[in-house]
Order: sequence, then C-alpha cells, then structure tokens
Amino acid sequence: MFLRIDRLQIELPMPKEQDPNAAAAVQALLGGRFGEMSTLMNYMYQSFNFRGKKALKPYYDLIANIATEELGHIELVSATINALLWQERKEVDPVSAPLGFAKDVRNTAHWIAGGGNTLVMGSMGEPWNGEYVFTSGNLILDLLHNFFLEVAARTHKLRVYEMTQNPVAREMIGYLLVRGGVHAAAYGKALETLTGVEVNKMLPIPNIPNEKIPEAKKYMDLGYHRNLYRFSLEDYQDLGLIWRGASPEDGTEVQVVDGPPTGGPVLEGEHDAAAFAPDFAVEELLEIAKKLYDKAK
Ligand SMILES: [Mn+2]
Repeated sequence: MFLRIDRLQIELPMPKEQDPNAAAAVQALLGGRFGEMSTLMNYMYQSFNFRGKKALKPYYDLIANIATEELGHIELVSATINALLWQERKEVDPVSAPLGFAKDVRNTAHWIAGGGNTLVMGSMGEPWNGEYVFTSGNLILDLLHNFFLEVAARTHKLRVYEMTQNPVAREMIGYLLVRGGVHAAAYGKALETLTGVEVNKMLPIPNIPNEKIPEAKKYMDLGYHRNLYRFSLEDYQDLGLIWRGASPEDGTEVQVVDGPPTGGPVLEGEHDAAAFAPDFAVEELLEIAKKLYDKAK
C-alpha cells in the first residue's frame, strides 16, 4: 500500500506565461512509451509479480522501491506540464473566443478534454498504453529491460531538453536526468551481481554526461546522483546490498538515504474561467467551501 506526501520531489519555478507547445513536447516524458508512466508501471507490475520475494529480497526491494519513486516522477512531470499550461482568467466573455489561441497550439486536447491541464498521453496526443509494460517473470530479463528503459527514457529527456529552453521544463528534466541515471546504474549494478557482466560500462547513452547539462549538474553538485532514497516507513531495507560501491557517473561512493528528498511545494493553479476550471463562475464553489470551514469551527 502507499502513503502520500503533498509535496513535489523538487521545487519548480512557475513560468511567467503559458507555453503550450513546450507542454506538448514535455507530454512525451509523461505518457510517451519511454515516459514516467512507463517506468512507474513497469517497476510497479514487476514488483507485484515478483516470485521469491524473501529469497531474492535485495532485488525485490530495489524494483519495488524505485517504483515508488516513479510515482513522484509522474507527479513532477504533470506539475511541469500544468505550469506550462495554467493561466489565470477570472472573467471572460465566452462570445469573444477566449480559448481561440488553443486552436493553433499543437495539442488542443489539453483544453478540450483537460480544461487546460495535463493528460496521460505522449507528445503527439497518443494515449499511454499498457503494452509499454514489460513484466516477463524472469528477473534477469526484467532487469535488462529496465536498464534499457532508463537509457531510452534518458534519450527522450535529452531530446525534449534540446526542444525547449523553458526554465520549468529544464529544471524538471535536469532533476530527472540525475534520478534516471541512478535508476539505470542501480539496475546495472543488480545485473552485475547476477551475471558478472559490467553493464554500467555502457553508460552514458547517449554519450553526453549529465554534468554537461547545467540543470542536471546542479543536482549532481548536491550529491543526488549518489542517493537512492528509501520511500517507506520501515520496509525495503536491503537496497544497500545492491546500491553500493562507485557511481558510474563520477566514481564517488553511492549511498541509500533513509526517507524521501525534502522536495518543494505542490503548484497552485488559479481560476481559469475560459476553461471552466474549477468553474465558469467560481463564486458559488468558493462560498460552499467557506461554509464547510465555518461549520467545522
Ligand atoms: Mn523516473
């Protein structure tokens, strides 16, 4: 089961204006084949299906715990897309076509279906698909797949990074490049213990080190590339049997951190009358919420 913390894994800067086409590109990192929905659901279902949880506990702990971190990654990418889409519009005349701009952006569904919000789709509007989940029942095959998945995800992150200079998109991508680097290295180390093959010698793919990307280097300077966070009150204690030794990024000693990163606040979106979010005329909703608080006093 899961507990939830109402914070993002990092502090995101709010952009000054909306950037819908950057939001459409960033959707690849949420609901594309190699987006965070895929890393989340691959590791989640591999952890559900894991046979021999007790005997192979370090490997089970690793996959189950990384799955939990990925829940925070779908949250963070979605927050980034929302930051790029959200616009405050307190009063509008529907006759004046206040959503007229949205007919010319790359993803009209963000407004027609989502009311100006994230949707679980890739950058061309294709829905996220359960066929992106690989759970073979074979531990070595699943770990090999996960290593490949992280490297492909890294490739897509770098391509989206090259598409947009928007600071909120780049902040999120910089952080997730570092976290994805930890996950690729962790699956590589797991494969090394099982097979003796030095898988992590293949890294980085593509051959651009994270320290070349300023927004990723910032998190490396804070040591995030060394940390595997244990996302549980008491469980998944055997991560350190695999997450040990040198980081393939810079040779420094890696470590398990007991608990989640401090993170930053969830983003607050203002009323958008044109998108009827949370309503066209919001006054009644606000009045009802206020009555709930008054009753509780
Ligand atoms: Mn991730």
